[in-house]
Amino acid sequence: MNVLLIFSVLILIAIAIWQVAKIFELSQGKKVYTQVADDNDNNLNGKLMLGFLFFIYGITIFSFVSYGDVLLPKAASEHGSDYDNLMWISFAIIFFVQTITQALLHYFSYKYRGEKGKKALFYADNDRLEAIWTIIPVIVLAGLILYGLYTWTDIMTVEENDEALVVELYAQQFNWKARYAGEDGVLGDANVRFLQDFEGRNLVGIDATDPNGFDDVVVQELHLPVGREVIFKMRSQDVLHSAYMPFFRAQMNCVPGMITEFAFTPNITSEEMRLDPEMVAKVKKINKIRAEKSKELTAQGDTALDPYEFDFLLLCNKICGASHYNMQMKIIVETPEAFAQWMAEQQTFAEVIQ
Ligand SMILES: [Cu+2]
Repeated sequence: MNVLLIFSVLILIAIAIWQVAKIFELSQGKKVYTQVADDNDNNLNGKLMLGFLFFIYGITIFSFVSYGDVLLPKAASEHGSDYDNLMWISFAIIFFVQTITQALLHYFSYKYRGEKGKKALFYADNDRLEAIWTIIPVIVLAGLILYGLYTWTDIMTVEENDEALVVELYAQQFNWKARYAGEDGVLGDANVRFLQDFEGRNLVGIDATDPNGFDDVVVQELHLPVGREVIFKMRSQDVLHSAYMPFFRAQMNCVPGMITEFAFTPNITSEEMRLDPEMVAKVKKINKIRAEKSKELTAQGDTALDPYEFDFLLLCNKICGASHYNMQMKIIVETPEAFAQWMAEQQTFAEVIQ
């Protein structure tokens, strides 16, 4: 409703300005107005073209300086550097071409602006020029596409193997659960129909008649051992969700009725990431904002915010409903020993349903 009101007001203001301009025009009786641009118009527009060029360069530099630190953080998985290289090379090519073409476009618009008595040269075509600006982009784009395809295949191919840790990610409005395959390394069958069994203790609908499921472990905080491949099998209970783990350069849709897969190898533990200088600076910045907010809150008699500590997160990246923004699960990457110790403390499905 507010948007509609603001929109109506803007339209009314625009009409008012237009009417005032018309009255002003009529009051200047002597001057002759034509629809044809004269030298003054051309000069003004030519300079505006140049001005716009500096404006877009300026805003690009401003964006890099101000928002550069909210680009993707340091990668924490083995394929992360391949992904980042692809992105930075694409960025660099686009940036280079964009900078040059915009300069040519705007500078020539200025240089060859209209002038009384000056006539444009009729120039039909130039085969050599056309060949150059067709062949160079073809080579560059083909190279980029091939490079992208190879990187994509490398990252997306999931090869089943005995060494990998198999983890199921279970999405529902609005939370995540994770299931480990247990000692047998096989996830038990599961189906949304079994969710109501065992008075709500069957959190991801494991089929109690499938023996593979007895040693499965369901948790609400994801632990991963560093340096070991993890194969994720993703399911959704209700609507489309998307499992997004930005630090691991991983994202995959979770689709009701099917299992989607993604695999990666985490290569930095949560502890190590907390000590990374870039992360230390980021956490410091966040805590400064939180401290200021806390001051406001305590002044109003509310409780202060706890200081933030870094953790990897699994987020939902599909707008899946009202609490989508808060659909997240903590991911802890730790040494294999710490992981084994944590796993030993978890209850298996058989223990949960006893
Ligand atoms: Cu979601």
